[in-house]
This record gives sequence, C-alpha cells and structure tokens, in this order.
Amino acid sequence: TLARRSLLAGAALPLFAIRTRPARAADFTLKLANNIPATHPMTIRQQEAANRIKAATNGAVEIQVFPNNQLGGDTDTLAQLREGAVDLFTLSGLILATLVPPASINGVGFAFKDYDTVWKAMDGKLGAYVRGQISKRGLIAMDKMWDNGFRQITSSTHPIRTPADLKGFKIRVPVSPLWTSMFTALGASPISINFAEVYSALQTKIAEGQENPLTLIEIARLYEVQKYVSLTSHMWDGFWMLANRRSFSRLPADAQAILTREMNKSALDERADIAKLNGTVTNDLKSKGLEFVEADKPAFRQALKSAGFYAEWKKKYGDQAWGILESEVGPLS
Ligand code: X2X
Repeated sequence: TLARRSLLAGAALPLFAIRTRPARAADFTLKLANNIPATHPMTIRQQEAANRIKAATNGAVEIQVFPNNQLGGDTDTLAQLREGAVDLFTLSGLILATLVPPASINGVGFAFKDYDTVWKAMDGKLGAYVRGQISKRGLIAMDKMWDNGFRQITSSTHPIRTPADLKGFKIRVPVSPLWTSMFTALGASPISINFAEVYSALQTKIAEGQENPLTLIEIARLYEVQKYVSLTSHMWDGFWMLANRRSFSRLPADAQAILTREMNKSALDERADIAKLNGTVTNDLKSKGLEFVEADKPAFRQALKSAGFYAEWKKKYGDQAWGILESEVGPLS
C-alpha cells in the first residue's frame, strides 16, 4: 500500500500544482439524463453547460450528465424525474405527452416546412403555450428547445416511397399516442419501443423499420441494421430541457439563473451543430451503404387527411392550441 500511495501522490502532484483553489464538494449535485449517445452534439453541449455552470457557481453546482439512457429508458426516466431521483432530463415533447398531452403538438404530421418556421414557433407562441402546460404538471421546461430534427423513415425490408409501401409495415415508434396514431393512419403497424431498445429491435427484426432524423440515424449507427432511408420529413421533433421543480427550487436564485442561462445557451449551440451536420450527413450515410429513397410527401400528407388524422388531433388539442399551431405554420386541415 505504501508503494501505491506514493505512486498516486506522485501522479496527483502536477494536478495540485495547477489548482487555483482547494477542491471542495459541490453544495448541489444534480443528475441530468438524456436518451442519445455520448457523441451526439446534445450530450457534448450539455457537458459544456455543466462545466460552465460549475465554474460560474464557484463549484457549488455540479451537474452529472448521464447520456444514452444510462439511468433507464425514457418512460422510466420520466418517472424518476417526477420523483426527483433524476433532476434534469431532455425529453421529446411527443413522449412527454404521455404526461402532458399538449406537448406533442409540434409533431403533427407535416406541420413544419423548414427550420425557420420551427424555431419561430418553438421560441415564440407555440413554445410558450407548451411550457405553460408542462408547468401545470409540476415540471419546469427551459425556454430553448434542443433540436432532434426532421424525421425520416428507414427500412430493412423494402424502400418506402408511397403510403401503400407502409401497409402492414412493422415500424418502431417512440412511446407516444401521436406517433402510434399517425402511423396507424398511414396504414402501418407501429410498435412502441423506447430508444434504448431500438438498435436491437431492428437487428432482430422485431421491427422492420423506424423513423428518426438523419443525424441520429448516423450517430446511433442505425444504418448498420437498416438498408433504405426515405426522405419523408414527416415531422419535426425536439427535446425539452425539463427540471424537477423541487430540485430546481432548492438552488439559490443566482444559481437558478446561471443554470437556466447556460442550458439555453447550449441549446442554441446544439441547434447550430445539428444544422452543420445536416450539411454532411447525407453523404456520410450514403458512404456507409444506406440507400436514399425519394418519398412522395404529398401522398403521405393526403393519406393522413383522408384517414381523418388532422380532424382527430385538432379535437384532442382543442381550438386554442390548434389555432396557435396554425398561426405559426399555416392551415393544416
Ligand atoms: O426515441 C427516439 O426515436 C428519439 C431518440 O428520436 C426520441 O427521443 C424521440
């Protein structure tokens, strides 16, 4: 043990030499969970926010980042967030809708035509409306959403070009009523599976396909177990930075302000990262063997209309929420 101790002391010396103040335990340690890989820009920017928050609070607030569902699948982590076992969690609004139904509204099929429309709405009236609804259920949602992206359909069996190609197609969707409803309306056979199990569900052919943004298809290596990708952009999906209200309230007011400021800043950084990746991801995925398929987008939208999808969800969200959505994106039905 003596040799070991002196070895450790030796190794530690240079570190102590450059420390400006003695190490101390943080006054507040918060757990932040997400569901995407450690190499995704969202995780990287969250870690950067954690570092800045620690520095700006002189070490008082330490945020531990747990990417990739390390603390559990989304459904489970949402339960932990509500109990306070997890303090912060970035979750898709569509999955959050299992607790806060209006939070799925940005996922209505073909609602957004481009990113300018997305950020104007989510940083504006539609986002404010959803955050108000989230707050009613005891969670805090920070102002700036994090980008996941426009979602595209992948398949291991056959290319999906028209709604007819989706007939009976076993497609994995996240655990969320809107997703199930949409793919049922399109004639597919959706299976709800948390992201933590998606790769193996595709590998074992429990699901023939799935849908996700190109950047995540690449970063989570889904191209290894899928053959085709169809550019449907059937919905835009993003993550809310959610906080357990009790965990957040325990922080002093200045620490709360620092945490909020730095998380919102990192969300904007992450949006820019994804925008940049969107410029190169198509070629990267092609070079990895994924076959790109032109999808008949108007036919998919028409199939949703004919199935009564828009009428049904307008009724579910109510006139106020639907009115806000249409004021941002134009008439939907
Ligand atoms: O579960 C998914 O597909 C993911 C990672 O995109 C979401 O969080 C909705």
